[in-house]
Order: sequence, then structure tokens, then C-alpha cells
Amino acid sequence: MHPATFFATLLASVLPLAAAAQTADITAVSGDVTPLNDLGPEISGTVSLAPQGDDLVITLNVEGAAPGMHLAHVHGFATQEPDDATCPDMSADANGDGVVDLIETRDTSGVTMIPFTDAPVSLRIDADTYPEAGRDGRLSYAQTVPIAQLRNMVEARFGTPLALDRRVVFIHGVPDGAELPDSVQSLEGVPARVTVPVACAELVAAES
Ligand SMILES: [Cu+2]
Repeated sequence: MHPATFFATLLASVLPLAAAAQTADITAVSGDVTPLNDLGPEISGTVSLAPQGDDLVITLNVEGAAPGMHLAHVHGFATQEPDDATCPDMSADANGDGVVDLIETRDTSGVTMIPFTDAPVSLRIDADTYPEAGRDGRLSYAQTVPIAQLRNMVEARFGTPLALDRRVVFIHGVPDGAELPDSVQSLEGVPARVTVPVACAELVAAES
């Protein structure tokens, strides 16, 4: 075989494999949103992250959310072979103050990874483009992001694959009137009422 022909044949056989490998570990995932903590109305709904060609389509639809903007993110463990993140129950309330705060979710659910903002790929958590619930308590979010970019950012920042079926989604933010004990922890400089999780969904491979 002529070397050039050999090379072309090799490329032809390898390139589709490489392309397949790029998307092979992305399965559509979805999850049922269930309430966490008892600080306001009960949130319910669904979240889904589904590949569509080279993109990932993220959708979140819930009802029962307190009116206003809510932080929402994919959380998970930042390791090469991440354990399955799970939604915490009240046993995660380590300091026994009656509230599972963001810091107390780390053992079950890992760290904050992908924000549901207008720029998820940026991984920027500090943003004012999180979804907003209306007075009727409905909150919906939809965003389409390039899978390769998202994967690269997550790998670079957290040293972990997307592994979406091992992640959870949190919705944060208690109603204005809710009383929080002073012992509730938060991120440096961010009020606890903004970061306390009020709902969680475990992502599982969607049935095809
Ligand atoms: Cu979060």
C-alpha cells in the first residue's frame, strides 16, 4: 500500500472512532426534583440534560418555588472516578440546627460545578442570570451549550469527567420570610438564604 493511501485509510478508520469517543460518555440524564429542607413551599418538577448533536440541552421546570431568582447548579464529586452524588436528607444536618446548609451537602453531593445561568460553560457561580420563579411559583430554565467546551472546562477546573449520571442538581434560595438560625453556613460573602438548598434531583440515565 502506498504510504499516503495507508495514512488516508488509517485516518478514515480512526476519525469516526474519535468522534464517537467524544460523545460516547454523554448519555441523556434526567431527574425528579424533590424538596429539601422545610423552609417554604414544596418544590417539585424535573430536570434534564440531553445531548443533541454536539450540544447539551439543559432544561429545568419546577413549581412551588418561592418567587424570585434561585441559584441552581449541577453538583458532584471532583475526582477522576467520581462517586455517585446523592441528595442529602436531614441526617446531613451535622450541626443539628434544623437546616441542611450548602456546606453540609458536601459529603453526599460534592461541590458546585455547573451553574444554570445564561453562561453555564463559564462555570461562573457569581451571576445574576439564574432562573427566576414567578409569583405562581413556576420556574423554568433552558440553555443549550457545546458539550466539548463544557467537558473541557469541567475537566480543567475540577479534574473530573462530566459523568452526568453521577451528579445531582440543587435549587437554592429560601423564601424572604423564612427564619434561618445564625448557625447556618454559607459561602464567604454570600447570605445563607441565597445558598441554602431547597430542592434536589439525582440525575440518572434517561430511559431510551
Ligand atoms: Cu448549587
